[in-house]
Amino acid sequence: MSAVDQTSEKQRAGDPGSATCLEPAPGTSVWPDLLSRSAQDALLAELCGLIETAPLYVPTMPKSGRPFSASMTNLGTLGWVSDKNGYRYDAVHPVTGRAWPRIPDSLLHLWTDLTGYQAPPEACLLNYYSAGAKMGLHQDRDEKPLDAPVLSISLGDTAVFRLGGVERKGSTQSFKLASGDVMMLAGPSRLRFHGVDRILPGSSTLLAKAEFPANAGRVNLTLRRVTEP
Ligand code: MD3
Ligand code: FE
Repeated sequence: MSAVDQTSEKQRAGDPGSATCLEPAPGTSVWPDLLSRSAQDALLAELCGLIETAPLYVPTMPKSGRPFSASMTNLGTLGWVSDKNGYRYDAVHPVTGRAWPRIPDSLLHLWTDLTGYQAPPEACLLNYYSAGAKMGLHQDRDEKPLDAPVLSISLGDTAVFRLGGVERKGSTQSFKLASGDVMMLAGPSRLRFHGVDRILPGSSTLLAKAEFPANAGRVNLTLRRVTEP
């Protein structure tokens, strides 16, 4: 999504107070371009340091053992992992066996400002999509407090995102998520099916200009509360 607004650089460093907010469905809020380019550069630079400790890896699907097309890592006290045995939250990286790095303060502040939730997020899942990667339609229900929102931050190439209803069958809508866009799924949207149909190659220069392990593609961060506060 993109919207033209006249906000100052300071306001666009992640201050939702005066930012444009769209509501494509009840409980789904999108702030297009909430993070300014300089805020995106700073966040990505911080992530580059953290993924030296917690490298991207390719998870596998439960049962089939097929690889995901996106690679992943996590920040926080708990990270979402998938392997042949199933999906779960774990305190350690499945490859290194080390604790996940902490969630950057800028993201903790964004969570507080946008969600107003009583407790901080425990997990920040980082998904990396190269040009051909996608994510099939799914529901996120491995977290206990389903009254806690999920907050998503997009960096790099634009994604074509699909949002459905709370049942797999039924209509869906799709819209683009560009670098710096922030989306919140709360209340009636928390259990909606959703996925990423495709990535638009060449739509952003953000990764090319950073020390990220790939020079193109898309990074998505999702902040989640996993346990009851
Ligand atoms: C709608 N990630 O990690 S983020 C995921 O762009 C995931 O990487 C996608 O779906 C991505 O699970 C989408 C936006 C998102 C996250 C959680 C949701 C949308 C959601 C939970 C409920 C409904
Ligand atoms: Fe999801």
